[in-house]
Amino acid sequence: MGKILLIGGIGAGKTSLKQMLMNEQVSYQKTQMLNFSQTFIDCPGEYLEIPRYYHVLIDASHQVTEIWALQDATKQRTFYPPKFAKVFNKPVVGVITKIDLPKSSLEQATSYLTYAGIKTPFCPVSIITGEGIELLRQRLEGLNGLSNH
Ligand SMILES: Nc1nc2c(ncn2[C@@H]2O[C@H](COP(=O)(O)OP(=O)(O)OP(=O)(O)O)[C@@H](O)[C@H]2O)c(=O)[nH]1
Ligand SMILES: [Mg+2]
Repeated sequence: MGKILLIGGIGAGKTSLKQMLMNEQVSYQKTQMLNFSQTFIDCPGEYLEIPRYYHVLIDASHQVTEIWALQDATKQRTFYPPKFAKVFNKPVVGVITKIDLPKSSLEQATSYLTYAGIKTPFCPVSIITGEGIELLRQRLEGLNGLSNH
């Protein structure tokens, strides 16, 4: 059973993406602590934004198959330190969120994820238009080896 750790800054869209992929109603609720479900480990954005919490992310990464690192495309800053992806001994997939918003910049988000040591291709997504969601769903199903759906 594949499992994914979602990381990203506060409000990057981790919980919304999880809700969408799990076919749950997408409703805003700030994540306050590590949240375990069958497929995802979701965490508060603070764990990336505040370096003294990095160890929590690293510990959680030991329980997953891969890590999805979200970058909000509307943000003019990144919380990923250079080569941050290298601290995980697992594959890290770059996911660019909120691409439906007019002030989003794919280019800027791409450069932040690259700076974080994550390899292209990245997955641009929007929970509003649904763009990119199908690709991530397929990736999930691939991890879970689903064949009878
Ligand atoms: N327009 C737009 N808004 C989005 C998208 N994804 C998330 N949001 C909004 O961004 C806000 C934050 O989303 P969350 O999913 O709660 O973000 P999070 O990364 O879980 O945040 P924390 O739990 O605080 O770490 C919510 O109001 C979402 O509706 C998107 O693709 N497009
Ligand atoms: Mg959340």
